[in-house]
Amino acid sequence: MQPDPSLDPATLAARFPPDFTWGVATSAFQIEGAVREDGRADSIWDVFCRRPGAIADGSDGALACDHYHRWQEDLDLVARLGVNAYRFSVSWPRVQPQGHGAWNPRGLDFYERLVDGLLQRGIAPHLTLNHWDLPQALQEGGGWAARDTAQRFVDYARGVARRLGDRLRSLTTHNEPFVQAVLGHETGIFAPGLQQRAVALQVAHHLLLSHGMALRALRADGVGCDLGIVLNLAPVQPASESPQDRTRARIEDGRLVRWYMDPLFRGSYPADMLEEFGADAPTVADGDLGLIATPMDFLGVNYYSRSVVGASGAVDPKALGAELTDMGWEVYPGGLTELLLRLHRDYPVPALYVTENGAAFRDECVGGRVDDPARTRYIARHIAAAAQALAAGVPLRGFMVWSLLDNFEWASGYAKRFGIVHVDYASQRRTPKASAAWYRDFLLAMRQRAAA
Ligand code: IFM
Repeated sequence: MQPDPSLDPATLAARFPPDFTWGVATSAFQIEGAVREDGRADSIWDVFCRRPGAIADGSDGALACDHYHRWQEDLDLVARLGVNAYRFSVSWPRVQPQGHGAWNPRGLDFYERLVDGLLQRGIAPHLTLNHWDLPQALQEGGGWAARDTAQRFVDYARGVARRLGDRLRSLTTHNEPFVQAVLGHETGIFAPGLQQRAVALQVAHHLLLSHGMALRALRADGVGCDLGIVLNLAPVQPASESPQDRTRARIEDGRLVRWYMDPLFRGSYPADMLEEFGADAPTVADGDLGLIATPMDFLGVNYYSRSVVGASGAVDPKALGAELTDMGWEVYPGGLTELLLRLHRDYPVPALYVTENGAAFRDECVGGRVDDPARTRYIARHIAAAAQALAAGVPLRGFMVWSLLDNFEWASGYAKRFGIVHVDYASQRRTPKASAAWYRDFLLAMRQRAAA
C-alpha cells in the first residue's frame, strides 16, 4: 500500500496550533498493580475479577504493569515521546480506602510523587478522579446507586484537590459515566456486575449529580485548574433511511449521547428518553439538574468508533466491510470529525479534548521491535480527523492517545493491547512500538514548527 502523504508527521503537524495539548492516557486500575500495598483497600474491580468467568483470561489487576513501582521509568517513557500532557487517574481506595473518613497518606504520597515527577519532566498532569475503581466498602453501602455516594465523591474530590490541585492542569470528575452505569449495572459485563436498567439509570444520575456537586465544591475551595468530565461518545447512524432504522438510531443516540450531554449542557434529560425509559427513569430531586449543569471548563471525549443501528439493534461491525481492530471495533476516523462538529453545533461546550483515542491490535515483539502499522495508521488518521474538526471551528484543545502502555483491558484481561509501548508481562519489560516512534516524530514536527 502507498503511504498516505496526508499522514506524514510534518504535514499533519502543520494543521494544529503550537499550543495544542498532546498527551497519552492511562488509568490507575489498568496499570498500577500493588493492589494490596501501602494501605490500599479493594475496589469493585478487585472484587469483580474474583468472580469466575468475569474476565476473559481469568486475570486481575494485582500486578498489571507494576506501574506503582515503575512509575519513574514510565514517566521517562512519556517524556521521551515529547508529549506535553499525561492523563492518569487516582485510585480512590488507595487514597481513602473505605471511600469516606480516614485518608491514606502513603496513597496520596504516591500521586504527589507522580505529579511532581511529571512537572519535573515538563509534562502537564491531567488527573481523573473516577476511572471506575470505586472503593468496595462504598459498593457495600449501595455504590453509585446510593445517593450518599455522590457526597462521598465530593469529599474525595476535595481531599485530592487539597493535596494536588495547585499542580494540576486539569481535573476530570468521571471517566465514561455511560460505561460505569450501563456496562456495570445493566448488562453486568463490568464491575460491579449488576443487571437492572433502573439501577443503571439511577447510577448515571448520581454520577452526573456528583460531578456537578464536586465542581461547585472545588471552585468554592479555590481550585484553579480546569474542571470537566469525560464521556465516551460516538456518532450513532441508522443502518438505512427506513423510518424503523432511523427511530432506533435516535433512541440509541439518546441512550449514549443525549442522556449525558443534555443534562450537562442544557439542564434537562431528553423528553423522548424519559418516555422511552418509563418507570426505569431515575429519581431526580429538586435542584439536581441545576447542579449537574454547573458550567465546566472542558468536555473530554473518548472516541474509538461509530455505532450503526438498525431496527433490531446494533449492526455487527463485521457486516460493514471496513477494517476492524482486535476489539472488533470498526476503524472509522470520519466519525470523530462528525461527532466533534455535532457536539459543537448542538451544545455550548466551551472547550473539547479528545481524551482517548487508540486501538488494540495483535502485536508481536520480534527481536526487541514491535511493528504496528495498523495502530500507527489508526492514530494518524484520527489526528487528521481531529484537524478537520478544528479547521471547521470546533474549540478542540487537545488529543490524548489511549494508551501509553499495554494494560489490563477490563473484562478482556491482558490479551487486548492498546499501548503504543509494548509490555511483556512476564518480565515487565517495556518496548516502544513503531506507533510510539511515529507519535514522537509527529510531536517533534510540532515543536519544530513552533520554534520556526
Ligand atoms: O481501556 C479503556 C479505558 O479504560 C476507557 N475507555 C476505553 C478504553 C478501551 O476500551
